[in-house]
Amino acid sequence: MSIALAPTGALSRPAGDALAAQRRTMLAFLVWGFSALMIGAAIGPLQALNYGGINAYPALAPVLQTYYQGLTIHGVLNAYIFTFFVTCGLLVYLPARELGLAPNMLLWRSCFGLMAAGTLMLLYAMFDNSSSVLWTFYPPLKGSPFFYFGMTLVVLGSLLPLPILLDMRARWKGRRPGEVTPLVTYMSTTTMLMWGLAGGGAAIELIVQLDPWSAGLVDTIDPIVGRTLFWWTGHPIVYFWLMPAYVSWYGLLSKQCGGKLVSDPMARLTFALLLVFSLPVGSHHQFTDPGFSPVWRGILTALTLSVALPSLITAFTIGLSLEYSGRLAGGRGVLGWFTALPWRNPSVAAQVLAMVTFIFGGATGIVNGSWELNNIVHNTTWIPGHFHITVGTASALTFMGVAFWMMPHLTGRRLLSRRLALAAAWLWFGGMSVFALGMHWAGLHGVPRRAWVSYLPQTVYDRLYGDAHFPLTMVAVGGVVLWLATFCFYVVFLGSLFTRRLSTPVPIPFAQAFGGAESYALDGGEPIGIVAHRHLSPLAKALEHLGLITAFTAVATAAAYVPIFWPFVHNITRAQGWSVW
Ligand code: HEM
Ligand SMILES: [Cu+2]
Repeated sequence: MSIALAPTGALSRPAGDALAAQRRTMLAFLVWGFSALMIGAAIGPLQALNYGGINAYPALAPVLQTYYQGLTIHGVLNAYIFTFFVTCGLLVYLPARELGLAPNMLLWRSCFGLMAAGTLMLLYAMFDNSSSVLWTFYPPLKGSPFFYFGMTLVVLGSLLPLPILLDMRARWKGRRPGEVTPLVTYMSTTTMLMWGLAGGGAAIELIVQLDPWSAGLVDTIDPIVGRTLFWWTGHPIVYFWLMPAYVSWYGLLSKQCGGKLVSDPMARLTFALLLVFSLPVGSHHQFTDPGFSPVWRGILTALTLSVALPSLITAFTIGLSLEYSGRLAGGRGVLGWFTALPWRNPSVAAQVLAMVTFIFGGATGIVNGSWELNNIVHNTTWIPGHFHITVGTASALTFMGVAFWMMPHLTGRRLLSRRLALAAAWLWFGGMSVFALGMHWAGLHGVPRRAWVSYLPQTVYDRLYGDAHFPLTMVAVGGVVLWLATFCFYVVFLGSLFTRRLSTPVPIPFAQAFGGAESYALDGGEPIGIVAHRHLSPLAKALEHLGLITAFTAVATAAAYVPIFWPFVHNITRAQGWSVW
């Protein structure tokens, strides 16, 4: 529980123009991120049509010369650029507003600058058709130096929110010794600590292996070392996609629904567990790679399933918080609370639909994480089916929902159209449900992922994939619906930059937690005081030792990876680069 204190002079709120600068920077992150998604999401449905047997690519030359060029652009822009920009904006802006402190603007703008420069280099490398290496950029596929150096800048830039958060948290704690970090800051810091450890793999792969190789300083590369370094980052990256969505679900959504978060300590526990569990298990993406002992594969399966624990805590905590809101709003009976939620609010609708979709993502993830079952779905369309309901919906649709309140908050202008925003959310949910069901189902028929199947002569396509005809048609139909959703979303998003000014500012919907009269620092117009967070929960106090938890995670990660890398570095493979497009 925490107690609201009167404003203190020492921590008074940043001056008006400082706040305006923060808002502008946040807006830049949001617009850059969503612009990347706009290009990525425009290409996605072409891939869905490909699986439905429709080859649109000949008509797209010379913009897109192959399916794989489009797929690389889609994966890179959506999975890295979109998510990183939104996250590196949100996880600095929200804590700064919650604490009532100014972030280090130089670092925050450098984060933007590095990632923006990286994006431009990546775009150049991908659109000139030199680097169709897909979003995993596995060596020995070899793209242009612009691709790898651009990616390096993006990764390094994405790490900068960590020192910004540590600095703000330290300043806050200096003024409020012994108190527990306010929740949104706690969740954001934990996310960035996780990413700080996770980013190491990709950073080493890029700086030690790929950059010098692509620049011609070395001739050969070791693919398995590269893949293993990639997945050191590549598994926890899914939490870097997901945890910011959780920040909104735990930290804001209950307020938007008119209720409260039922447990603040459970939110903290979830984030601490995600930090610990996500790092050591990256090699479960390598169940079919050579060089891993069966014992390791078994251990990885068991460790991977441990991540079900924070997911279940989240499902119950958020579920109960929503139920509380729904009952306050008059919902009765078993499911009446659910229909009583403020569904007319597009931000709420988008986020609740994102959560509903995520339930299925959790279930299919258990299949992927199990060594035996993984053999059935490996490299089939099941896998992209899975990650479009996780990052492609749980995260992406939540970020869209956040944009629906945040655009008016940042610009002081009204949302262009509530109805169109609602249409975007429902069409995304509906389109993705049909699309993803089709992808999972076709995967069970053995339809391979990353395959330009529509390029095949009709008779060959029919012979190979005829028995998956129905699910593949669902994929194509879902893709077209998603195009519509994307269109509606961008009309609202971009249109809202030019609408009428609002007379009253839109505050950040920081949620209150059960058990206290507290809120966190409120934005916009409200009397601002730094809010003390005198937590009575022993769990919350124990989880305040983030340094210790991070150190433990680092040791566990090292313990998991030393035995994996040991045989690899003693049996170096020297592969020449390939360009197969
Ligand atoms: C407009 C909605 C979207 C559609 C119709 C769509 C469609 C697809 C399809 C069919 C594939 C599989 C291609 C293949 O394996 O050959 C794919 C791959 C992928 N998609 Fe999407 N997608 C959409 C949105 C998103 C979003 C929002 C994200 C992430 C935020 C995303 C991230 C990815 C990634 C990372 C891949 C893997 C690329 C690879 O295998 O290299 N997609 N998408
Ligand atoms: Cu994973």
